[in-house]
Amino acid sequence: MQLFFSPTQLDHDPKKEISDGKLVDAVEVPKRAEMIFDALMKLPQIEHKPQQDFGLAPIAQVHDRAYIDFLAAFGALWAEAGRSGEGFPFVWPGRDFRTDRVPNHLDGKLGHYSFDAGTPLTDKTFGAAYASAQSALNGASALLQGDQASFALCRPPGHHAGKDYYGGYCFFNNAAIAAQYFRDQGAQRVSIFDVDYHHGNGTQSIFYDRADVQFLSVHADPMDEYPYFLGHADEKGVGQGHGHNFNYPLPLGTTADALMAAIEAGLAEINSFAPDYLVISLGVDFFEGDPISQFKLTYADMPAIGTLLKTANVPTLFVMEGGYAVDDLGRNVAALIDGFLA
Ligand code: SP5
Ligand code: ZN
Repeated sequence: MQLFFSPTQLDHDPKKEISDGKLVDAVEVPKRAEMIFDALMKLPQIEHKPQQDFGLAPIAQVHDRAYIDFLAAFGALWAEAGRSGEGFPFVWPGRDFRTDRVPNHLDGKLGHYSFDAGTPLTDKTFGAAYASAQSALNGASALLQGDQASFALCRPPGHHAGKDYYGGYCFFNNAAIAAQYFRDQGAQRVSIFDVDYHHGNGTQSIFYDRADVQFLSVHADPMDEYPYFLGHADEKGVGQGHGHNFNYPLPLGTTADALMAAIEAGLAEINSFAPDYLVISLGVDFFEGDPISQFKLTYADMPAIGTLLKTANVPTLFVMEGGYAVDDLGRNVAALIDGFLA
């Protein structure tokens, strides 16, 4: 199994985030990727090779140009405004505000292109997010060339990012970019299974009206957990996309049995859809030791999840999403992948 990762992804190195009404230490840190990389490299089936640059075009197949340009320009705009440290939005358009005009002022732009105040933006974010998306594209390319599975160690993560907004530590939606790339390279149908503690709101929104990309997500019930405003079971898709979106919200405190039952339900839908490729948005923030999450899966539960995902029996791209128990992160991911490869 090929592993894709570039050191440029480490350049996004935020120190603080807003949580619980305070500036606290950031949890989405470069060390996460280092821990996962080191642990995966210890698996005998993993190989890591230098990767290709697919450019901005496949990213722009998912994200608006103006949004991409804003992220690229952010560092200069922040410095020009005489500010230092990380950028945070603090004002958003309310329900009946206008969103058809992008404000000139930086604070207006930050609110226009984001949905939370928990995601620090730095002058290095664009470059790192670009590199993260390239890892996903390399992973997709490996499957298009005939590999049965590949692992894109995406970081920053992607599944909360929509076509023109960031949030949830996500800037470019790596899984969506990979899925769209499969379609643009001739695949007829692609499934994205989001197995992260949080609902993949960005990915859902990007494909909500489409019949060619099926989206499924297991996650903590949005009534009780971030991102709060999307991820309910009655979100089925719209128009052509109706019947192609599946959410499996689960209660806080969920253990392996219930998470695996939801994954099995999702796998049955994937089997009916019969996709050419499967993208798994993988976050191991369902781990009991995760500092921001409230599911109760143990290290010992990880291999069985990997083994279960393998039963999809479709060429599979893993795209890394969340997981913040940094010291356990590498071994949790490696144990899950070991179960998948076994
Ligand atoms: C990719 C991904 O997993 N993103 C998750 C973003 C979650 N951001 C909100 C974090 C809120 C943390 N609040 C809990 C603090 C515990 N004291
Ligand atoms: Zn998550």
